[in-house]
Amino acid sequence: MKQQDLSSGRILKAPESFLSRDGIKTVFAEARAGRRDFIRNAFAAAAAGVAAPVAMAQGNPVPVEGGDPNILTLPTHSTSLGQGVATEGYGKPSQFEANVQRRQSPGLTQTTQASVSFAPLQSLFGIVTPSGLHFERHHQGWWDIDPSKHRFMINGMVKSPRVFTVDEIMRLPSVSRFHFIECGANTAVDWGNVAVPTVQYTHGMVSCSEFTGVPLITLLEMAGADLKNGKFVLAEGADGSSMTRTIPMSLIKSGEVFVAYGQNGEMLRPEQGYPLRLIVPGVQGVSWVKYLRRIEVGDKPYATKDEAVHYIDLQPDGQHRQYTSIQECKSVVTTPSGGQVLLDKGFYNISGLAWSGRGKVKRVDVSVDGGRNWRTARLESPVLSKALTRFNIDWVWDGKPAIVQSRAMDETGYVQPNYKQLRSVRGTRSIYHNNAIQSWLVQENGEVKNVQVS
Ligand SMILES: Nc1nc2c(c(=O)[nH]1)N[C@H]1C(S)=C(S)[C@@H](COP(=O)(O)O)O[C@H]1N2
Ligand SMILES: [Mo]
Repeated sequence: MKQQDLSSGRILKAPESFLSRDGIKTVFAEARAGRRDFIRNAFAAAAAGVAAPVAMAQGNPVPVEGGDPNILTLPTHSTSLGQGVATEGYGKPSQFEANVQRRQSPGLTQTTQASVSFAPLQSLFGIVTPSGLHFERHHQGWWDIDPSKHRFMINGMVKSPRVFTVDEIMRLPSVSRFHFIECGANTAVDWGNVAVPTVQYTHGMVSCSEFTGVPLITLLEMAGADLKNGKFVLAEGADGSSMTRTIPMSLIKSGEVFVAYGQNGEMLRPEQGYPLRLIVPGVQGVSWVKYLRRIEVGDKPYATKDEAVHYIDLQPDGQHRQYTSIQECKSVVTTPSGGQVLLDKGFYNISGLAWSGRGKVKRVDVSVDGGRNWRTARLESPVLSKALTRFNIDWVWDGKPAIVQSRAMDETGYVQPNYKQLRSVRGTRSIYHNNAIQSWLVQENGEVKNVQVS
């Protein structure tokens, strides 16, 4: 196990990488049981092998007595035939990456079907979430629906109600676009001051994919929808949760909302709503109705259970805010992040993700002293509207305690708030739409912890 984990060559490891799949409890048990020895050993081995460039960048290569056997002894893969090409089947990640998984949060009560699994943000690069690691939120469990039996209906304020098969949808002109989807409840547990241990659990209800499908406006026009008096649509899923959400017609007219069948170059995954799902860029995840079976055109909001009882924001004055749809600008450092361990002082690449439901991310600043000083990070291309954006910035850790934060700004000029600013507007009893600045405390022993400052 330990040997396997080192081979991925990353200088920072998510706790899961060090450990069995039992998850986070084991992490803390091992930490208490003196895991630091292991980390030291791991560092020596890593520095001798795959992580050598890092050690050398610090001008501090770790000599290995008698030479490094990983260099001196030719491995089997260099001296004999490899495995044959797969004649059929679906490719899988390396066996050494088996710990990179979606996980259920230790901070949440789970039932089998009404549940959440979080994406392992600490292990991902770039902006695309591999489909098999996309977070999941099901109100009633997921289904693998036979596409030949699935029907999609448009009715309400339309001249001719229509029913489409999936094949009929796939014949129409399509678009492919990268967008993030974030559950309105992402980072909800931290709002209540509960510090879940890793970025997977604080922010892992966000994912980003390239989705392919047909603009909803095209389908509405085909049904002769009344686009003048029709101010809203109701989107309905085919699963037993009766997931129904109101979407304003203005968003649909902009051409941004589409009925997707594709995700990252292949058909949607069943967990993501195969065979059809609504894509509502910038809007909270609950409106991205999966297993989409019906769109009804109407002239007022529908106030369904999922928008009158659930997904409402309790304000400081005791009123509930309905229809908070846009996910405001937000960011998080994914490396270093909670549960990871910095192996030694020296150079590190601070990396993270930023996004805004209002357009493109314009700038991300990073602080390593709890928000006193800020430096502007590099935004990596592509920077796309309503998609995850990757940022990176250099950091030389002096081995002293540090508080790492990121603060994003979007193209509207909106700046991500800290907790104090957020609570002054939203109070302390809210659950949804926490976009506050996240703080990670790097301790002297290298262990990184979730903390709240300000
Ligand atoms: N039909 C249907 N659509 C649904 C849901 C659901 O349970 N059923 N969950 C919603 C919620 S609350 C979220 S956050 C997203 C989650 O999408 P994902 O599971 O693809 O990540 O789907 C939304 N659409
Ligand atoms: Mo959600």
